[in-house]
This record gives sequence, C-alpha cells and structure tokens, in this order.
Amino acid sequence: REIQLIEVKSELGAGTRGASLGVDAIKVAALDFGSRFFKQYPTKEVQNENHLLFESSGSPYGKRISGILTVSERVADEVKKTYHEERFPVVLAGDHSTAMGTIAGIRKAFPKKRLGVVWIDAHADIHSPYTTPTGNVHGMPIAVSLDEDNLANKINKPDQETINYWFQLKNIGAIVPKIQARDLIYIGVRDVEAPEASLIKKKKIKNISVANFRKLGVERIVNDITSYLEQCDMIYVSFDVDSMDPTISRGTGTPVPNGFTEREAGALVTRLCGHPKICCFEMVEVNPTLDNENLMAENAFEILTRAINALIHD
Ligand code: DIR
Ligand code: MN
Ligand code: MN
Ligand code: MN
Repeated sequence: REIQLIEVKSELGAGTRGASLGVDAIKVAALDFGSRFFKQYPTKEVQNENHLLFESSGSPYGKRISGILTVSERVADEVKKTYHEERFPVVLAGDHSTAMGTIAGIRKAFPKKRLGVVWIDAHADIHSPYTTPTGNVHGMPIAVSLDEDNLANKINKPDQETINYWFQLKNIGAIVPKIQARDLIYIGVRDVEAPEASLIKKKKIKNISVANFRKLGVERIVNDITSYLEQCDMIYVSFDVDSMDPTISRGTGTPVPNGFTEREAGALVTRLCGHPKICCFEMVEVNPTLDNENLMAENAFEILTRAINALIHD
C-alpha cells in the first residue's frame, strides 16, 4: 500500500493548549532517532484555523465549533482525495475532533461500504453539546459520527447557533449517520462521564479494557476485534495517545491512570494494521508543551513506525 501522511496541526477541540504542536514534536522525535520516516512518505498538510484560539471560544457547549467545522470539512476532502489517488491515509493530528473529518472522508470516498471503527482512547468521546461537561469538541467525534445527541441524558441547554454547527458537523458529506454503534469498538476507555456511560450501556457499545487486554493477550484481542467487525467492509483505527499510561509521559492534555504501556499499544496497532480490511490509521493528542523530555512524542513515533511497517508489509 502507498502511504499518504495527512498532517492536521489543529487544537481547536482541546481544552489544554499545545496539541497543534504534536505533529512537529513527532517529527523532532524522528530526527532525534535519525529516522528517514518523514522523507520517505508523501505528506499533505491540512490548513488549520488556530488563529481562532486568540478569539472568544464562543458557546460553552461547543467551544470553537465553527472553526472545527471548517477544519473537519478540509480533512474530509483530503482523506477522500487520498483514496481517489489510491493511497492509504495516515492522519497525524492535534486534538481528536479531527476524527470527525477523517470518518466523513472515508464515508465520502466509499458511501456504499460499511465502516468499522476501533477507537483506542482513555475516553469515549461520545458527548454532544447537550451533555458535554467541558464544551471541548474533542470529546464529541463519536457522537457526531453516530448522529447521537443523547437527549435522554441531556444536562445542557445549548444555544441555537451551536446546534446549527452541530447539525452541520453531523452532516458533512451528507451521509448521516456515518457509523453504527454496532460497528464501533472502544479499547482502553476508562474515563467517561455519566451521560456517556448511560449511552454506551444503552447502545451496548463494546469496550475492551486494559485489564482484559492483558488477560487475553494481543493475538486473542485482535481476533476478537476482527470477528466482531466481520460484517464491516473496512476498518479504521483511531489512536488517542492518552490510551497509554501517564507514567510513559505527561505529554497529552487529559492523561488518565491505568493505561496501556508503549509495548502493548505498539503490539495492538501493529496487529490491527496488518489486517487486510484496515483503511486508515490516525494518531492524535500528543502535546509537547506538557512534556519537556518529548517522551510522549518519542513513544508515539515508535508506535507510528511499527504501525506503518505492518501496513506496507501487508
Ligand atoms: C472529557 C474529556 N470527556 C470531555 N475528553 C477527552 O471534555 O468531554 N477526550 N479528553 O479525549
Ligand atoms: Mn479522544
Ligand atoms: Mn482521550
Ligand atoms: Mn473526563
């Protein structure tokens, strides 16, 4: 497979500043390791809207949501174009709201195919403006893709402007919903708010815990994942680095205890990326401003190179 790197240096969806520097921190790690990685693959950069960080964040139920819509549409177009050029998209992004665009782009390129999603994250990212405790849109990409407002667990009264942008985010590519709850698997999710927990239970979304992963081992887990997603035509893997343990590094905006080791995460994404149905790999939320040793980016780079080696040798 021909790899296409897509860089999205955006952090509009995060609550902590600095994730837009994550892509460059991964490049610094590559340079420090003496790797040719970033010379080896063609790269496109999606234009960001980070100037909006100097403006008011807007609604407390969807901060900077208008800029996130703009960036997501660009990401969707770039991902779609990558498939039309017969390349395999590897998305390196700042905050996780980018995944809205990635999923939209995959679905725009393959509107008739059924997409499975493997979401490796400490968080479920299944909030809507009606349930978000922070207003940070990186906590919403799964709900956007499922077209899920979660009104049954509503706690906020978002303004009409936010709701309009929310509708437009769900509608990117005019395919709604983009995925089904049955075709989603969480891995390592361990920090959810109450409205998320209720929805996950109601929709019976599968979550493979860190403990379960350790008990069963990577081979068995990847077999379980691929048989659970048997009905899907394609599988997309989104890797939020906060799925890993904070002891590895503090270099991500919302670290959560009891996560994966670098070895475990590397083994998991490597096995997943070796699967023939894999259609996209994404890595997000490296924040070097929180990490003066650049350890998170170094770990992320090692995992990225292992994943891509598995992809090209498939
Ligand atoms: C939290 C944090 N659930 C929120 N989410 C994060 O703000 O909605 N996702 N950090 O990666
Ligand atoms: Mn996330
Ligand atoms: Mn997360
Ligand atoms: Mn939380």
